[in-house]
Amino acid sequence: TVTNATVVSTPHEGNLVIQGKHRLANEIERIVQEHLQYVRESVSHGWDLIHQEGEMKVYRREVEENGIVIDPLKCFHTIKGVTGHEICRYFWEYQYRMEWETTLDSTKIIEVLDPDTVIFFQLHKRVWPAAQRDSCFWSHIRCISNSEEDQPTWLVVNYTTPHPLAPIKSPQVRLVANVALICETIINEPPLNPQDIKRENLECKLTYVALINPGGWVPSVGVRNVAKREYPRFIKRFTSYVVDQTRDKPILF
Ligand code: H13
Repeated sequence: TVTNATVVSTPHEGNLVIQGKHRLANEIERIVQEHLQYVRESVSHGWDLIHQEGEMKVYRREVEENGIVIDPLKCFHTIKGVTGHEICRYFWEYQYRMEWETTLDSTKIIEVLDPDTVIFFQLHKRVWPAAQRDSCFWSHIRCISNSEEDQPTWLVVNYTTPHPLAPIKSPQVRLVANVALICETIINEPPLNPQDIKRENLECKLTYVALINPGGWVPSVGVRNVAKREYPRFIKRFTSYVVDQTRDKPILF
């Protein structure tokens, strides 16, 4: 049911539905802006390069809060043949998730807030040390145009939120997350006619940022080892999945 929409009659367009703001609109705006700010900050002192493979670089900063590891993670990658929109679309869309995720038992959408924002409830595999984890988060996809000539920036943010349809049931532990995937598209040797752009002209510059609190004490060596192994694995598997899926499809700008 739509509760925050108003129908108005206009002399020229006839009836028109005006979509109001939903309850999480302000929070989403704030978190999106924070990520856009944070993404331009380069890694400097305190950030350790934990994995490098081809164009992929994964950094983390060791941080503990009350003895719980909450290391921020930042990954940079460049992927040939795809656009930022394609990368973000495949990351956000529910229908592809179980094809590239290897750390989930299940995923479901429990609420649709608007066409670009849904709330997910997920059960995580026990790659996480100790008890099984679940998560409940809003997931928002957005396109930001910088200028008329430049390709827009695409981003997806996943951010923990409570939900009446997803109560915390002990002994299950809830992950607390603030994750962003931010992508820019580069067009190399642009043909005169934009219609002639081929996949070989495309490159996507990806930044993935994850701030995850395991939601309870776990041995720090264990979490850090899992993170060091699983994040690069996810980036590799997910990006090759998108390359494979889009290879013979029209380019989604
Ligand atoms: O970002 C990834 N997957 C998203 C889509 O399923 C969900 C993710 C999220 C995670 C946790 C809570 C809420 C949302 O954004 C890919 C995640 C890869 C994770 C690799 C495992 C790393 C383990 C690190 C342990 C830190 C406590």
